[in-house]
Amino acid sequence: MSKSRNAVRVSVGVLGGSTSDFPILEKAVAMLNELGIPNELLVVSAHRTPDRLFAYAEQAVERGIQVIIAGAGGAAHLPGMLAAKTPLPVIGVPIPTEHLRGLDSLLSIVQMPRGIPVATVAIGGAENAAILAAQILGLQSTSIRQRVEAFRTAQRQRVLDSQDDARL
Ligand code: RP5
Repeated sequence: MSKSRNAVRVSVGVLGGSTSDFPILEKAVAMLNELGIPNELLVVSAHRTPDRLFAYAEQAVERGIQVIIAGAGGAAHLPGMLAAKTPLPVIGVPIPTEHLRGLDSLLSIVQMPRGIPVATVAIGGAENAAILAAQILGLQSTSIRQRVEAFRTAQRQRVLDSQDDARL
């Protein structure tokens, strides 16, 4: 969280409870990069580094962060605790786990109490978390909205091109 005078202002924070979550969360980073959205990927653990979690959440608004993507596995309290500490929208990514395949992560993240929501994507759904973050940013940024639309157009065309059916 160090500041550099010429650093690009980060719009989306991508946080994982452990570096073991990074193979999934790097898919969100790749999608954010594709959509031209400045981001950062950090380890912030609800259980191992709770003070870092609080500091990140408390500083996020003044740092210019607009959306937080948080992935965690098992007792996945990171997204919910971030949502408790910041007014920014938090998108939760349930990380697949060895024994329960991420069902534990999903239920830990999605079952938030009324009043403190976390927008939860599918187990391992990091790309969708990034696209959702871009759609939120696109409400205030024409260029981001246009890049999301271009992504969807290209995606639609790939599907149509993979089907050579003249009836449709
Ligand atoms: C969670 O515990 C992390 O989000 C990770 O998914 C899981 C296991 O962490 P490691 O033991 O691999 O560091 O807090």
